[in-house]
Amino acid sequence: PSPNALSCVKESDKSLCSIIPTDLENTLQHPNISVTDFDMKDLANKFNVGVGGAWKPPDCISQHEVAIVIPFRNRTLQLQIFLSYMHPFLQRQLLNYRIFVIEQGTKGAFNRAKLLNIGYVEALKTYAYHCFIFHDVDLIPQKLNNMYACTHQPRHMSSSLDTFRYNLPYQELFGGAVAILKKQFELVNGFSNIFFGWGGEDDDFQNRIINRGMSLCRFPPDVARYTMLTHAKELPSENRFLNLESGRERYETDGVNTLKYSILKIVNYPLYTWILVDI
Ligand code: BGN
Repeated sequence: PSPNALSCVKESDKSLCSIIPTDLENTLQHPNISVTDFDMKDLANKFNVGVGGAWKPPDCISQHEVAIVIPFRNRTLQLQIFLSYMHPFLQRQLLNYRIFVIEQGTKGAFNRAKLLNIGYVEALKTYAYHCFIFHDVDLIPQKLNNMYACTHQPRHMSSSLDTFRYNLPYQELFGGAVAILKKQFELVNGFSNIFFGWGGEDDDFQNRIINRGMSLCRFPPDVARYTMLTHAKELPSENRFLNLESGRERYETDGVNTLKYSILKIVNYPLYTWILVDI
């Protein structure tokens, strides 16, 4: 056969990638926080990322098809640091992934949970992802063996965070970065849409998961280690206690089944899919 024919691997001839690659070093990884020369096209070329921030292993079939959903507004520098760091990180794990950035295009209080619901719906329009990772843009995973894939139970990923001095503030915490299967997200009707401003939406999501008979899981602190990029502290919302207390009444009537929004813009940038929404 010609050399050309040899280098041509048909999709059907590829074997499955390992669930957890064995070559992931155990050393602590650090983001480059001085991304003054951030150039999306350059980075996309360098890391072989496909338009919209999608990638899959070239030589094997990934066992993880993951949509990474980032709620966003006004954090451009953090997004640049995040993207520069995450693409090579995710590729080491041999994932079939795509990064979706859902930006609140409207003024007023930020609604993280609603943006995540939107990301879920919009990601599914592009591919039948079975696993979703809902991820704040300021969180950087520092261990390569912290797999960006779904476990049998919904997983709280960012459980060992430097700003919390690597301690879990409370057992029920389900904020920051989480991984959940599509069928589990459906079962809990996604996130509540009514949490405007900082706080509580992640606790409500946790309640929904427990209410449906699931439990949280976490990797050991040594694996689930994150560093948080610095930013001004958000002002907690006043409604968060009330919304959280009355949450149970709304599990069926407020969530991904009642989600209303309009798309202002969708752009497949070289390193991510950008979805600007009016919530
Ligand atoms: C909690 C917030 C969470 C947040 C964590 C960690 C609330 C609800 C009222 C009790 N919960 O206090 O949303 O992720 O802190 O910062 O504010």
